[in-house]
Amino acid sequence: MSQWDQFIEPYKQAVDELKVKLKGIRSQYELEDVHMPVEFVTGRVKPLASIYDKTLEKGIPFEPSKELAAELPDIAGLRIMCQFVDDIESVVEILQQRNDLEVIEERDYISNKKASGYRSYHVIVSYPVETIKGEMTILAEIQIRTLAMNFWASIEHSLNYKYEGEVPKEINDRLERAAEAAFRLDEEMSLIRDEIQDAQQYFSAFKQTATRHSGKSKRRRKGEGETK
Ligand code: 0O2
Ligand code: 0O2
Repeated sequence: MSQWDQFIEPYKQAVDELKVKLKGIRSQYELEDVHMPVEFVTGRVKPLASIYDKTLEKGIPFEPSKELAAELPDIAGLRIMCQFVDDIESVVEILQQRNDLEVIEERDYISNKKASGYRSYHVIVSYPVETIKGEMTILAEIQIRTLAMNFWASIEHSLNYKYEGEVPKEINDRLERAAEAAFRLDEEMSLIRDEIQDAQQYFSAFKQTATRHSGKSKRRRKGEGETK
């Protein structure tokens, strides 16, 4: 196993564990039958090529080290997507109350959007990973954003990648307008939030009843088949 593989391994473990734990928030809310602040969760370990680019940007050596781990808090990265802007605050509170991780830094790019138009809430956590050599505490970044913020960020990220950071002015102007449109979409959805939540609860209750009925009729049909 190379030194890089050894360095990255605990981050992989942290991403896998945190994905399960954060998805657990969603399933627990689902059981409580109340509004779920979490829509979906994704996670990734930062690819070595991106780690290399960041070390050049930050002027630090590209080698597995404590310095690198401290300078790059997003080697383990998780993303929590929410339906409404207000859900983001609920998720941050849930994270602050957890005993299995510690929130050590918060960056609010929602109240203070980036010059690019990027909006998201970033939380840096320290998280203990159990390894065969004992406990090791690593940093992870959790980005919390609405579906609209996520849509914009993924598209902007791909365009920046394609044009290597030199996005043509016409596309950039459109991206700025798209960021404003995403912001307005979030605002509009927040205004009819109660109405949407009522409809979602109604729909979910309807789906459960329909599933129960279809289960019964399937069982009935199976029973009928068996007696023939
Ligand atoms: P489901 O039931 O398939 O939705 P894994 O390790 O399999 O959990 P993986 O393959 O590493 O996850 O992928 P990643 O990128 O971490 O997470 C992908 C998850 O995000 C998947 O959910 C996708 O379904 C979900 N996802 C992606 N885009 C959207 C979206 O626009 N809306 C919603 N609601 N979900 C999305 P799961 O956990 O695999 O479950
Ligand atoms: P990837 O591919 O997501 O890993 P710092 O040097 O600490 O001041 P840094 O490290 O850039 O600043 O941290 P920041 O800005 O708090 O968060 C970095 C991550 O946020 C990025 O990771 C992106 O995921 C996301 N992000 C920040 N700004 C933008 C933006 O303008 N557009 C998009 N699409 N995403 C953004 P990486 O390492 O850049 O990339």
